[in-house]
Formats: sequence, structure tokens, C-alpha cells
Amino acid sequence: MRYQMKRESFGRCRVARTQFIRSFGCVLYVLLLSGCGTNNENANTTATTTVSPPVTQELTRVSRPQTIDQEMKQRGEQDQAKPVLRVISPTNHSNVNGSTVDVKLDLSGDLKGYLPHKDPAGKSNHIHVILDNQPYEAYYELNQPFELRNVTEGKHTLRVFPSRPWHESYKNAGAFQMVDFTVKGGGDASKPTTTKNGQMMASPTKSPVAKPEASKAMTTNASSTPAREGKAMASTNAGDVDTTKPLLTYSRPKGNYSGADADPIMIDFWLVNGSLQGQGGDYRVRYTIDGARQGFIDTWDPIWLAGWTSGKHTVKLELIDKNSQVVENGGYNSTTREINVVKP
Ligand SMILES: [Cu+2]
Repeated sequence: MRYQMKRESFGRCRVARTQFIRSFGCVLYVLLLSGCGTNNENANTTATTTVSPPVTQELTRVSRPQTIDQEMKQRGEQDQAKPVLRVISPTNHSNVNGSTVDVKLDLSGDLKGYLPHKDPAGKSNHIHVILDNQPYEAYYELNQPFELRNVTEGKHTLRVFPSRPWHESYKNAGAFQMVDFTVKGGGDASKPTTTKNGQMMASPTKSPVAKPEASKAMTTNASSTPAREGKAMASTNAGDVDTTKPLLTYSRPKGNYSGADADPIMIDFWLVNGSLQGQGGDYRVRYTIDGARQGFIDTWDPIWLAGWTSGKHTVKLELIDKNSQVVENGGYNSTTREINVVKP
């Protein structure tokens, strides 16, 4: 349609060529139609609006939901805990042979009763485990390793920090740990891992479980042998991260949200080697939803956004400096995740 209109107006131009003023007006008309000049974005917006559903999403920042306030009170002192993590395995700068990487953590500090453990009846304390810049995995039972499975050959980063049942991270000193390690002969998403002489070490489709003897020793009260926690990882490698530079770690939101969890939705992150403007620092966290810039986080606390519509959304968190430029650090300081919101 639009193309035809353009051709028509070009035709009219040719006819009116002798009349300078008219043809000048005609050129302007063509320019407007083709979306030249300053109106380009408008033209795109108009075109999009006509095809997208009429439901519009208007997000507003709201305070911490009452349900979580209550949960915090019920947890008593635990909410003021200062959990400290230490990565026992893989050790920093180590090499790991094979595609399965055992993550072993030590939890100490002023715990005030904080203990990661999966409660089948409800939400539980857990650790967020992040390979490279992938979405985090939840790790509950620290008495056995968490298996990162099918890890690609090459260099990786591992980031861990303790989380509350509603996925808000603890932000005290020592809670966040990061190591890098290098996988030799590691996983490939398309084929099983083999040793140098061709023997299969691990299959990406079949992940090893804990050895019965070892598990029995650790879980003498359990009636059955639990499989180790773990996850087959996407094929990624480490970003070129400088551990001395400001580093934003995207934590939440991720995955699927439905029912009461879908509104409001929490944004939460970890920050090292820098502080935010509201706390005397140089940086801001900029958040962008579905490609539209929403606002800034200037104090290091979670925020809650209400007003989500059903469907897929993207959430981008960026660590920016005083010139509104993303602070480059291995690509981790600008992270976009897709979430899925299901509302009744
Ligand atoms: Cu979580």
C-alpha cells in the first residue's frame, strides 16, 4: 500500500515539474511518506502498533510485597544473616578434565539459622550458581556437589551467592564468590565426551549420579539414594572478565512467573568492585524491559515491578557509568534474559 502511494506521488511530481513550489511540496510529501528525516522511529512505532495486540504493559515500581514482608518476619533473625561462601571446587584458575564440573561450596559466617535445604512443601533457601553469564541454577543441598554437566571445553567463570526462598540474594561481604576454571576435553552439546584414546568419559545425555556408597555415607537417614543436583549447561565460555573492575551479576528475574509470583516481579543483582550513585558511588543500574528503557536503580536493593502482561518479556540490566556508558567487563555488565509471564 505504502509503496503504491509513493509511486503515485512520484508520478504527480513528474507532472508538476514545471511548477517549482508544487514539486518542492511534493518532495516533502514523499520524504514524509518514506519516513525520512526525524520521523523514522515514529513510522516504525506506528507500523508495530497496528499488528501488536491491544494490551499495553505499563510497569510501575512498587514496594516489597506484603507476603514477602511477612515471610521476612517469620524467618526472624535469619533475614539478617551474613552468610559467607567459599568455593572448594573448582579451585580458582584450575583445570577440570571432562565435561562434568563438581561445584563444592563451604558455607560459614553469621548464619543465624540460614541453611540452604530443599523443603518439598514450600520455598527454600538456596544458592544461586552461575556458569559464565547463563541464568543461575538453584543449589539446595551443600553436603553433596552440584554438577554442572556437559560443560564446553575452554575457560569458564563460576559465580555463587546465597539466596532467600523468594530469590533475593544476600548482599553482605563474602557472600559472593567467583572463580575461573578451564575445562579440558569437555562437553559438546552434540556428542559425548571422550578421552584422548577414544573412551567415553561422560555423555551429555546421561549424567552420572552419586556413587551409592558415597551417598549412603552422607545420607544415612535417607531411605533412597538421592541423585545429585545438577544441570546440563548451555554451550558457553567465560567472558573476558577483569576481577578487579566493577561487575554486575544478573540474578533475577528468570524463567516462568505465574499466579501471585507474576505480579509484582523482583529485579535483583549482585555488584562487586563498585557502588551505585545513591550510595556515594559512580554507577547506576539501568533496566530495560521489552526493549524500552524503564529506569535506574541507584541503591543496591531489589526492586519490584508491577503491571506485567501475559507472555514473553525481555529484561536487560546494565551497569552504566556517569556518562551513561555500559562499563565493559567481559560482556557481563549488560545482560538480557527472557522471562515468561502467565496471568489468569
Ligand atoms: Cu533463587
